[in-house]
Amino acid sequence: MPRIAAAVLAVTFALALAACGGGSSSSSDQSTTVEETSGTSGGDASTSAELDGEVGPGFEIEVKQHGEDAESVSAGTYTLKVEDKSNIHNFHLIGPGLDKVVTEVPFKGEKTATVTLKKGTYTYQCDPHASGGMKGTFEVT
Ligand SMILES: [Cu+2]
Repeated sequence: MPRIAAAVLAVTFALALAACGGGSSSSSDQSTTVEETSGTSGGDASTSAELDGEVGPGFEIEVKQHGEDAESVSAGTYTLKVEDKSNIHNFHLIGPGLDKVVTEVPFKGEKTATVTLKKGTYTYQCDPHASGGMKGTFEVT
């Protein structure tokens, strides 16, 4: 993380220098680039972070962050929104300090849970079909 912060500082500094030399016309470029940089670094993830879980309607289960498959997420507290599209599946998240059934088997619909993720590997699964491969993992760093 210190490396990323240093890179952000370096980029910001370089842009500030460029803006000084290039006149006022480049000011819009500067703000766009800074926004992209902060988005890529992911921020502190301690507030208003969100994960999306989805299970069903077929034998599939997944967890997404920012619309993409979650493979590596930062430790912190998340609002986990689970969309359970079938009454034969559930959504269960297991990992360091956590063992949370967000939706039960007969339930179908959307449920939200607040989860605190610590460093390690987390497994999300549908309990009745986990042995058949209806599960996945992501890393918390
Ligand atoms: Cu299932």
